[in-house]
Amino acid sequence: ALEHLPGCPTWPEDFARRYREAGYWRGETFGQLLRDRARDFGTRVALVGGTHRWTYAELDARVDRLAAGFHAMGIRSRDRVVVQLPNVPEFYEVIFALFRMGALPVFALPAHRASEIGYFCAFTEAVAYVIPDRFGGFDYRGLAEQVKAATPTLKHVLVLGDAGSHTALASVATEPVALEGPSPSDVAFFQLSGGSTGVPKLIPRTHDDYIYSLRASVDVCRLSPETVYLCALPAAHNFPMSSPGVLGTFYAGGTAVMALNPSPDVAFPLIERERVTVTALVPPLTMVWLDSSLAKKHDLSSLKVLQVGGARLSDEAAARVRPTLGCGLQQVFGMAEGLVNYTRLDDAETRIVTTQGRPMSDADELRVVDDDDVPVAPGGTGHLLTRGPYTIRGYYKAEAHNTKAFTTDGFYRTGDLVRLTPEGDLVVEGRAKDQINRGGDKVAAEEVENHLLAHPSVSDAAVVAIPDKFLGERTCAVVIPRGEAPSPSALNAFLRQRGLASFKIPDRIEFVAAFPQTGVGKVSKKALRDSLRQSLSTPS
Ligand code: J2J
Repeated sequence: ALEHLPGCPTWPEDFARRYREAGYWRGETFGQLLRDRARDFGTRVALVGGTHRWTYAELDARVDRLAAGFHAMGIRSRDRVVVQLPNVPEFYEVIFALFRMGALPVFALPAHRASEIGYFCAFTEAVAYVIPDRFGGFDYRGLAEQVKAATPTLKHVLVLGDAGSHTALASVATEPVALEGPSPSDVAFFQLSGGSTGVPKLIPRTHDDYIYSLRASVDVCRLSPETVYLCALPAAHNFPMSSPGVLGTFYAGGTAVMALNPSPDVAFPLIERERVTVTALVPPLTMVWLDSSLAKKHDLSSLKVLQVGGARLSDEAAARVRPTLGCGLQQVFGMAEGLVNYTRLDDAETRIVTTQGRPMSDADELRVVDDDDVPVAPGGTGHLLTRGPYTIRGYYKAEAHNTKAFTTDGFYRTGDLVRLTPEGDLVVEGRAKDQINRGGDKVAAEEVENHLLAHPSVSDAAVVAIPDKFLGERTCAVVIPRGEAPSPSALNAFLRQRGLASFKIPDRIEFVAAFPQTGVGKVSKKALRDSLRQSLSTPS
């Protein structure tokens, strides 16, 4: 067997053996999984979106043809391919074709721009980049032009739709050829970390570990071939991909429906038409759905479960879900690094409304500790650390950071502050990591600060969260100007021009002469942020 992909930490041999022996890892790969479902559920509809309606057999055949086309272009096993597609069925056709040949998708979000995409392509030495022609009023072909010019390894830009100067995705597929697939223990793709550092971290997930997370999710969420899952959140995100998401739906032999947009005017008619049984949202979208007058105009009676996660859902909003939408609520507290917690469908309503659930696997190990890694007293709030059969042991090519993000015995430091209830449920009480959770969109403070510091009129900058009724949190950049302060709009235009995703552009910018004193010695960013947060939460 080939060695593990360089730069991808993996489980120690004794853990890997235990996870196999206990049946968590069953030696499946994504390519084979789709093949098996095509055999067992061939004529059932796997994927719906736009004008497409593909059965499992059709999806499987399309994937074979596309994989052959990728191979003919020179794409090989372990090559990295940055995939940036909106919620279209082709998203899954592309990534299964890459899975089948052992090439590795890097999941970019449609909101990412030159700063993020350029980094992913350069850092992973990607050979190809897959984009739509246009989406959400943005033309991705120009972005691709720019990234291609800056990335020597990038040989192919594949466009869904009008290719312009690039290659049309539709022109790639050819007659199927026999391809040697990956091993179950191989890395299958890279997910993105919400991050708290200057550059986004890449998360290597293996076939074994991710497919186990699907099987456990399907079990907890009781998916079946009758399931119709609506993918309303961005398809590339870990939540709608795997908790249980579209991939879990495929695991169960159900039908996945892609919604180009999560707003009620797009999602509600799809729920009615396709008889959707389950979907997943972040808290702000949940509020939009709860408050939408369209709920009465559409038949949403097929919807059995609304999953909400990605950020803390208020108890008040949680309590409104069943009375307003007529479906059950499932809270989901997960992370692309691994661990996913769910409230269970038959939990008592108070438990569902007031907690973020419990781990999906018996093999998930949790520790709740203080700043010195000492376990807190039962019921106390502390840092959540976790280890298990689907939680990574390290980020891709990030040796120095990994020593900080993981304990020496392999626990991932989630950066979340949690409390365990006597029943064993987790309640998310806060966060210790330098990140702003903008309604589920994660913003790493340091990343935005670094971009601000590149402006000639910025002497220092700190990006902090400020409370927001709708998003939960939004971002505020506190800036010490060098000389005359630029206008906030000029600073934001500067960040846009540097190619920063728009959800990372500060919602508010404040200029100050100096940062608050935070005690002796080196300025503590954390104390600084706490102090800024306090002074900013009093409305000006
Ligand atoms: C509070 N904070 C939450 C929740 C995530 C399923 C669901 C979500 C994600 C996800 C995911 C939260 N309440 N219910 O990958 O498979 C915050 C925590 C966590 C971080 C992870 C999945 N659900 N969070 O959100 O990688 O801070 O994954 O550590 O984007 O989101 O973010 P991400």
